[in-house]
Formats: sequence, C-alpha cells, structure tokens
Amino acid sequence: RPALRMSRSCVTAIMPSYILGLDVGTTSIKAVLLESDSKSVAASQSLATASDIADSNGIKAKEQDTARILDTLNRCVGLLSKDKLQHVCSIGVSGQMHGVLFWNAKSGCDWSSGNLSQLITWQDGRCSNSFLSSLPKPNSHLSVATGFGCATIFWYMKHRPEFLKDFTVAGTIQDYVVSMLCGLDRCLMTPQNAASWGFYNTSSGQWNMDILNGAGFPLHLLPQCVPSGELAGHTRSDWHGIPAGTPVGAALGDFQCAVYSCLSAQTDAVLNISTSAQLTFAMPADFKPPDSPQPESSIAFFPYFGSSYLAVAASLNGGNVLATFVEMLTGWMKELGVELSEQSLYEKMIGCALEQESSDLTVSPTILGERHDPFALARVTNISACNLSLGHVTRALCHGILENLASMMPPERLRQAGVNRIVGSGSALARNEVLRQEVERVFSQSVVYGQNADSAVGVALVLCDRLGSIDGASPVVK
Ligand SMILES: *[C@@H]1O[C@H](CO)[C@@H](O)[C@H](O)[C@H]1NC(C)=O
Ligand SMILES: *[C@@H]1O[C@H](CO)[C@@H](O)[C@H](O)[C@H]1NC(C)=O
Ligand SMILES: *[C@@H]1O[C@H](CO)[C@@H](O)[C@H](O)[C@H]1NC(C)=O
Ligand SMILES: *[C@@H]1O[C@H](CO)[C@@H](O)[C@H](O)[C@H]1NC(C)=O
Ligand SMILES: CC(=O)N[C@H]1CO[C@H](CO)[C@@H](O)[C@@H]1O
Repeated sequence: RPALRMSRSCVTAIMPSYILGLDVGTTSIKAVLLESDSKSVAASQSLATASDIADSNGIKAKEQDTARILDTLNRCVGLLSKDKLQHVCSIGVSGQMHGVLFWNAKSGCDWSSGNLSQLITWQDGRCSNSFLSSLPKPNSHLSVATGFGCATIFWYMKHRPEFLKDFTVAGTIQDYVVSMLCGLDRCLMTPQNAASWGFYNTSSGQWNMDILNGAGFPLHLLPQCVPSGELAGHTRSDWHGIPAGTPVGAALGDFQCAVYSCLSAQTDAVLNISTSAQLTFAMPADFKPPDSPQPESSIAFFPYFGSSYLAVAASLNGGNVLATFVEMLTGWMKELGVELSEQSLYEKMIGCALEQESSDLTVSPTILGERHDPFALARVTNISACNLSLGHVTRALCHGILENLASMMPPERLRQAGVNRIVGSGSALARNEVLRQEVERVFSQSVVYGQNADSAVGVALVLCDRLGSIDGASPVVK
C-alpha cells in the first residue's frame, strides 16, 4: 500500500522549498517549480517531444515513441536549476489522458527498460464504430471511444493477442513516469485517468470487472486505483538532484490539472478557447452522475477530487474555426493573384470586426460538428446585402463560436450552479478582442482574464494544497 502521509519537510524547511510539477502532453513536456510557500512559479521549462510514429500499417494508429518522450522529460527537468531541484519536496505528474502503454513488471523499475511498448494515444483511430459497438456495454456514466485505453486493449486482444503476451502492466504515460520514479512493480492509477480509459465506474471507484471478465479482457492489465490527490510512493533514487525518498503523487489527468490551476472558487467557471473550446465548472459536492452514458448530451461529467465532478462542455469548434476562415480567405486571395500573409489578414479582419459592434448575419460555426451531434455542420443564415462586409462576417463568426458554446452550456445553467464568474484562458481568447467581447455579451457572468490554465502548474498546486491537509483527505475544490 503506498504511503499516504506527506513528508513534513515542505512545511518546516528553512530554505525555500519547491514542488516539481510535470505535464506529459500530446506534443510537449512541461516542468515547473512551484515555490511552496508563495505558490508562485519559480521556474518553468518546456520541450517539444516530436515523438509521433507514422501509421505504417494503415490502421489509423496514432502512436508515440515512449523512449523519446522519456528522454525529452529527462532533458526538460535537466534544464531546471540543480540548486532548486535539490530543494524539491514533492513531485506531481499529469499528462494526456485516455492513452495506454504497456510494460513489464520485472523490468518495470528501470528507465532504460527494453520491455516497453509505444504509447497508443487518445487520438488513435483504430477502433471503428462497428468494433466499438461489438464491445460490451460499460457500467459507467461515460461512453467508450476509440483511443480509450480499454478499447485499445480490446483491439489488441482481438487483432494482435500475441503483442499483449509480452507485457504484465499497462497504464497511461503519466502513470508510467510515476512508476519509474517510485520503482513500482505495478501501475497505480487515479479515477481521473481510469475514467478516461472507459469501463470504470466512478461512483464505486472500480473497474467493471464482471463485464470485462465476461468479454475475456486481460484483467491483470488493469491498474490498481488510488484516490486522486494521494501519493503513489517516494522516489527510489536521486533524480536530477532531487533527493531519493521524495514523495510522488499518483498521476492525474491533464484536463483536471489545467482546470485546478485557474479555478480558485466553487463559484468560478473556466472558459478555455484555443484550438477547441471548453467551458467547465465544479458541480456541487452532492452531485451524482447519471446511471448510463449520455452520448447526446453536450455536457460530460469528469471525476475531479474526492467524490466531486467537473461539468464540461467541450466544443470541437474554437480558434480552429477562425484559423480555417483565415485560410479560406488567403486561399481565395491567392487564386485572385493577391498576396497577403495570414498574420496581417488576421489583424485586419479583427480590426474590421472591432468597428462592427454587432451583426444580423448569423454564423453557426460548427465546421467539425460536435461530439454530441457529429453531423450538425456549419451554416450561415440571415444574409442580407448590407451585412456582407468583412467586419460583419468576422463579428458574426466570433459571436457564433460563443453562441454555440452557450447552446452546449447555457448561461442559465451556470447561474443555477452558483457560478458568478468566468475565468478566461487559452491562446484564441488572449489574442482576439472580438472573441472576448462576445464572451461578455453571451454570458451574463463577470469575466476575468490573465490566468492561463496550465496542467504542470495545476498538478504542482494539487500537491502543494495537500500539504495544508497532511492528515486530511484528498484536496477539496479550492
Ligand atoms: C456504479 O456503482 C454504483 C455503486 O455500486 C451503482 O449504484 C451504479 O449504478 C453503478 N453505475 C454507474 C453508471 O454509476
Ligand atoms: C519482454 O518480456 C517477455 C515476457 O516476459 C520476455 O520473454 C522478453 O525476453 C522480454 N524482452 C526484453 C527485451 O526484456
Ligand atoms: C485548453 O485547450 C487546449 C487545446 O484546445 C488544451 O490543450 C488545454 O488542455 C485546454 N485547457 C483547459 C483548461 O481546458
Ligand atoms: C435577420 O436580419 C434582420 C434584418 O437585418 C433582423 O431584423 C433579424 O432580427 C435577423 N434575424 C435573426 C434571427 O437574427
Ligand atoms: C447590424 C447591421 O448592420 N444590420 C444591418 C443588416 O442589414 C439590414 C438590411 O438588410 C440593415 O437594416 C441592418 O441595419
């Protein structure tokens, strides 16, 4: 059983002490040092992993080279000051959810292990809809999609059973990092990551053992669950100057940690608009999720800390819609023999929309559909001869992005949940004033900017907040 108590060294140290937060993302690794008293970021490094493996079998695989990810992680931590690393008093790890990799318990406690699979990521597309519908129905409020750990394991079971024979342990990439740091001979997984694999009941905190067993699933590959916010163990040796015996938190989900980094009150919601867009808030403590998956619902409930949940409206259509619009315009201009860079076009376009305060033109911008409604593609309506300027179209496009999000998570619903403030985050919001104006127009809550959702900072904060409740339960919503 992992040690549940936090070392007191963080509290009593005379030297400033730090918490190392690591995020193993889809494209990059981020490492931050959080000063434990002030909770401020003292240092931060990030490196691209460039670890994608080409899909040579034509099975729509999305895989990453695990050795490369680990090498990048080690290089990234190595960029932090040795001086500060020696005063790290705990380590938190978050990372990309849903994905799975396999390793071997016997060789498992070794960074240079030969028996380590590639990472099959959340973007993997090998499980077709017909394959997914051949799987048993999960006893969970979350449905199973391609790229989810359990679906991927089912796929190997059916198509390449010999592959699984080489491995005794499975987990997400962030779980693997924790296993390596602590020298564990198995995988410990929090509900945040377990729920992202499918076939996990978040109410009982258990895998769907009977259902999986009935389908011949290799049960020995299921990780052992520990509560989110608990420790997985202690570092088994010195690592980049961080002393052996440093407590390590069980790995968390990147989404929950990103939210944790900027959700400072139960009455806040987090709005993130970068490539895609998400609006999230913490449900009241007594909330229980529905009894079965609700694929047609625009709101999903992800386990947070303790028995609490985040309500999430995740739209596929965010900054990417504007990027597509800019591409379309530059494409047209090129065809017309006019050269203008995307950057200057973007700036001009935003300038025009700032002058056009509103428009009767209506753009429903869902060029990618939405998960709950994949075939509802984009539409432009209410077109009149006077509403066709670039300012009108851009204004309507930005308004449409927010209207779409508000249709998925109505402002009224936020109000009922007691949310009175929206924390705005993400690159598209940061660089686009029109989008910010539309947030304030579409939602009645007050909006604050400037806090950027960051998983590495979030996971360090989780560990830090645990220090205040050394003998207490898992961290509550701050
Ligand atoms: C999960 O387990 C709980 C407690 O055993 C049960 O009440 C619930 O119906 C199960 N299923 C879901 C989807 O929560
Ligand atoms: C990997 O594990 C299998 C099964 O335990 C073993 O037969 C094989 O030798 C291992 N390979 C390496 C490179 O360690
Ligand atoms: C914000 O969106 C980006 C991509 O669109 C994602 O990587 C990041 O995790 C999101 N953060 C939150 C808090 O949802
Ligand atoms: C369509 O445009 C007209 C005039 O420009 C406006 O009066 C009307 O409210 C618009 N309809 C919608 C649904 O926006
Ligand atoms: C906001 C805006 O400028 N709306 C104009 C759209 O076009 C109609 C005529 O078709 C005008 O009356 C509106 O003022």
